[in-house]
Amino acid sequence: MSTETIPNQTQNLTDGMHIVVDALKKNGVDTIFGVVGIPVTDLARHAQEVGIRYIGFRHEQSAGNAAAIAGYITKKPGICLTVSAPGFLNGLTALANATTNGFPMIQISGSSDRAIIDLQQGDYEEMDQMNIAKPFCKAAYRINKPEDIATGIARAIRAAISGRPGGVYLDLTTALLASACDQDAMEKTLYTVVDPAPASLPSPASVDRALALLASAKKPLIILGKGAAYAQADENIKTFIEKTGIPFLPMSMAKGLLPDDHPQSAAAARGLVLQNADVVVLLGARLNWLLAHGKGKHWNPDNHFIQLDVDAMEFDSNRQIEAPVAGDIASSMEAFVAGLSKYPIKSDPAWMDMINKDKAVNDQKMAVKLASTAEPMNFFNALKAVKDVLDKQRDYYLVNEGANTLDDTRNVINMYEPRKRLDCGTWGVMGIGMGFAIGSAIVTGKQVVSIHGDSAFGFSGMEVETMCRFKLPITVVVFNNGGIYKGDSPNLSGGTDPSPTTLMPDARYDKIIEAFGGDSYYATTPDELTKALTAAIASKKPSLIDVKIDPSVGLESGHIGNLNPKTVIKEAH
Ligand code: ADP
Ligand code: TZD
Ligand code: MG
Repeated sequence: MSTETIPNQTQNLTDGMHIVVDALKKNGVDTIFGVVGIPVTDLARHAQEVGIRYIGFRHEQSAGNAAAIAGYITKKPGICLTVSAPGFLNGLTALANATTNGFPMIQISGSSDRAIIDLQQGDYEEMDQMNIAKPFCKAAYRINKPEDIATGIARAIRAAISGRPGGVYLDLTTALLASACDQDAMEKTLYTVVDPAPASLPSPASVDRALALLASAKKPLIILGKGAAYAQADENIKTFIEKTGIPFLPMSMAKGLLPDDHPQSAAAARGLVLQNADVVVLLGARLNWLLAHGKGKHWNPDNHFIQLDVDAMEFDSNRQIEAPVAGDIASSMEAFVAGLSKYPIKSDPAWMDMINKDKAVNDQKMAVKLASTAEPMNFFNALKAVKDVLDKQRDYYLVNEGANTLDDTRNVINMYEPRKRLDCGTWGVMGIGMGFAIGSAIVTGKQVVSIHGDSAFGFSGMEVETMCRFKLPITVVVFNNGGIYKGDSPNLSGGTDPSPTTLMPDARYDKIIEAFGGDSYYATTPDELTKALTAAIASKKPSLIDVKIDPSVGLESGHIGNLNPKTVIKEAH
């Protein structure tokens, strides 16, 4: 009898699920974030069995956000595991957000029986997931056969981290996971992807053109975006900025790429530099809404743009880019630093003087706000209390979401190290906070301080259980002003229902963590807040501080109220 007819005796039988885990492991996947159920529970169990960390969440969106931020921090695709249909859909917002922000992640989802899905016969959690995922991600693939697992995983990894990073959807059918196959034969198909994010070198001509334009500038400016932070080209970026003396403006998540107290930072003179700079270098930053599209009253209409981006399609998206430099930022900055011998660019010190004068005025205005003695606290004296503690730490991650809580924290809390500020990003999305906090704590093992508005916290608050279960050194700080933007808005009907922006004014978010054995703190004064934050960080335990903020102080939509449609209804306050 031939060996094929009695497989159990001579072959080492396994199944698609085991091979998927082996393929992930072979490609360096060491952590999976997810929520289990049919058909992926055993996949998570087996991953854990072979030494991959499995971090189980309470909601797939948070698991996806954790995977996305893990990808941003490590430059390896973060992996999120979801069940079919509803679990898949819950993860999709995070996948779309990762794609929008350029974070590399792979959402791996189990799916139901293809034949039943295709005839819409009503399978358990039936959904045509791959096709639904396509518009929300950079690439979507489905693996149908065990012999295609190596290829499917390789394609997903390459799509997630090569070029502009983004979200990738990988569909694993129930049939694939259960497919019996020969272990030895399948192992032979597996491999480690070679150079998954190949360098993409800028053309020497594009570098020359850019440096020549920059050398002609009277008032140059470098805008650092999260693409520059992601690139991990920190030394060359610093060298280029310091050698040329050009002022820099960090976008939100690029804060800390160079320290916020660097003498060339123009962060506190943002309006002035945008209005006056004549040559602007966009270094891994898009000219999107966050930069007013490069148009309008905020900008010098006669300026010239140099843009460094890995994605050439980005150029000219909003304004003409006269010197596009297509390449990965690590390679481009190497060429820029080398090019300084041919173009010994030196920014005119008078330009920095002009900026420094403006910075001094704005710093003074900020100092007045921070010195507020208001009680209940407003955002500024509360943030001063936080700043006093955090300025002494440097090696921590700061997660931040909300409206006023986001904008004011960004302006008050200095960052000193690259990639350590993690926030609502390109979409201004609420709900990323707990996923980002847990994801960054897991992949770095570092202290995380996660500052949320009370509304923002509510989107993913149940993940407090996750952070307690994994005993993570995360301090959640909830700026509790009892509402979306503010807590004292009226119901315009005069009725008793809370207004659309109102949340419970006396909510005590600190009580939530007590249910899970974490440490709780409640702060009503700056002094209490400083003490609570100091103790919470020192303990390295999961903790939550409810910070009572005056419900009347928030601005509608924080600093972007101008984006609200100009309707005739005005907030009464
Ligand atoms: P920000 O919100 O901080 O302004 P964006 O997300 O808008 O930043 O822009 C980041 C840009 O950086 C994107 O256009 C992306 O293509 C680009 N990018 C991401 N990673 C790299 C890299 N390694 N090299 C070059 N460009 C990159
Ligand atoms: N839903 C999602 C997913 N993202 C959003 N950005 C919003 C809704 C709308 N939104 C904002 O843009 S900020 C915000 C919401 C609901 C919450 C603001 O309230 P907060 O912060 O308590 O978090 P402040 O400090 O009170 O402003
Ligand atoms: Mg609020």
